[in-house]
Amino acid sequence: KEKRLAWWTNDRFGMFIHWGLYALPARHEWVQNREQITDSAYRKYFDLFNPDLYNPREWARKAKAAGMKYAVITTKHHEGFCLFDSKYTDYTAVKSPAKRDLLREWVDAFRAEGLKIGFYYSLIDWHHPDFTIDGTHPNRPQNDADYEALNKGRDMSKYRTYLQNQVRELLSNYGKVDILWLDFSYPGKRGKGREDWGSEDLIKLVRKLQPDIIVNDRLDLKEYADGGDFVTPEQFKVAAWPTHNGQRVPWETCQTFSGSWGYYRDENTWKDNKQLLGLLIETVSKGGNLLLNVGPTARGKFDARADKALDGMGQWMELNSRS
Ligand code: FUL
Repeated sequence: KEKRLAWWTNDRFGMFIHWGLYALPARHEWVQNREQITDSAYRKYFDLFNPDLYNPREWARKAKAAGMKYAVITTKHHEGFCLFDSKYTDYTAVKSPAKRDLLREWVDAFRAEGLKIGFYYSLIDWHHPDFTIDGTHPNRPQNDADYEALNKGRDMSKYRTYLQNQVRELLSNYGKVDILWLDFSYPGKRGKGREDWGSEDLIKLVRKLQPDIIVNDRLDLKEYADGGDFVTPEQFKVAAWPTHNGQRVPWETCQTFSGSWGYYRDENTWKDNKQLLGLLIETVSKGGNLLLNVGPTARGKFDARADKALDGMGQWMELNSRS
């Protein structure tokens, strides 16, 4: 494990990218859930998704200039939309007005700038017809009793197969992938876990397909040691190096510039340069990595506020980091 993690522990600083259909409404990547938008009403964002300004080389140059050494992108977030081409669904960038595999361009661009690449993949899927409705689903019922009725005909084992198939595609069709960042959400009502995702089998598949890949800890496996390579405290300043059974463990904190991960046009809580640098320094001083998030706009550009924040990091990194 230590060998697998060596480059990552050295590199310390990466870019997280949350990009999907939620960039269109531009009010949080959980917008479908928060506003309880039905799948058919959400469809309009798919029909309009056409990122005409998408230039992943530019994204990669910006990440590099900020001092980042790796990047992790949402290949599929909870909404279920895939940036990649998949044999198992039409809910992909290829079938949207974008008409192409946006992930492939991203991988090529980031590799070309010498950055390591990571795939975020959501275990949650609000679009898949077999994903059973739970407390975090946009179509959740008002009354507990109605869950059964709504879930009639939904078969989680079919979703499990879908999930495995997509992870196989991601880890077979894009060459070497450095990080797999799987994501669930903290179990709410009828919350799901390792049985639902088939976590044990999934991790075996991942290790078989990409023996050097590093995987985060969100598979809900009983023992941290069996599954993930690093732990992922989210959105807070970690006070001390996290431990497991008394041993310090590798860790990465992911953080946003403001509050949401997906592009949120009207959010006004952007951290200033001093706060961001503070996060980086605090994190690294306690042995951790910082995965700092950008939520690109629907047309495929970074917001000017993100550019400014990245510039500030870059200026400091130029004087204070050594590769
Ligand atoms: C969470 C997700 O629910 C958020 O939308 C985001 O992707 C964050 C990194 O992980 O659990």
